[in-house]
Amino acid sequence: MPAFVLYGSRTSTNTMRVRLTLAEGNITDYELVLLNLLKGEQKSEEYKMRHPWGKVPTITFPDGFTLHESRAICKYLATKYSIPLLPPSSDAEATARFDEAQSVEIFYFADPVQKLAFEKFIKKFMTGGAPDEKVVADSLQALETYFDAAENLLQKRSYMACENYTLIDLYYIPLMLRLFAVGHGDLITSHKAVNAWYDRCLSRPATQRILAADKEAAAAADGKK
Ligand SMILES: N[C@@H](CCC(=O)N[C@@H](CS)C(=O)NCC(=O)O)C(=O)O
Repeated sequence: MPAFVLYGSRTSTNTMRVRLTLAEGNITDYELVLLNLLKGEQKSEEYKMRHPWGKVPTITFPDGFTLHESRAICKYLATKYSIPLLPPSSDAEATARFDEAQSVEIFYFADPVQKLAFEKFIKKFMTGGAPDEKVVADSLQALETYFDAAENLLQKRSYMACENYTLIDLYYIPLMLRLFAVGHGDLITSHKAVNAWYDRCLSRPATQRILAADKEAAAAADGKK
């Protein structure tokens, strides 16, 4: 029996965050149960007992311990399996810097990227609707402001929270990839320090393993069509 089950989806950026964390720790003793989000499998009454909002990812352990919210899951797994992606809990300043960087990632980066990706990518699958150009323009404006600030920060620091790669850097990867997928990778490549940081994140062996696994899965899915 695997140590725990991860419920997720291959197209889910939030699930990818958890898979990247597990890859960093070389943790393979888990079962990945893939839900079909387009079919609404995440909204079944059975699944909503694990995640009241009917979203992925969720992890469940054989003793019944169940957790949702990708960042909470990543932090829990890093703590449980001693994956060295967190500041030492005894270092109050480093922990505060980590929390600060997490808040920046969620509110100034992930929020506008998710709105942009919804309008330009997800909406057509879910509703067939055209992008709301005002939401697109506002999100792009917010991201330009964000990347200018990130550029300043990364000219002084190697990674988002400190001099080492932490969970915060990892949290960015799935939505950075999504930005390229929706045609706005120039926001990254036009910022020299951001681009260099992103290359460092992408070149990590754990990131490369997850990207290769997803490429393989996508090719297999295409082959079945
Ligand atoms: N804040 C949550 C967001 C979870 C989330 O929005 N997951 C998406 C996939 S990336 C989902 O399940 N979408 C399907 C739905 O909302 O029905 C997290 O970080 O885990």
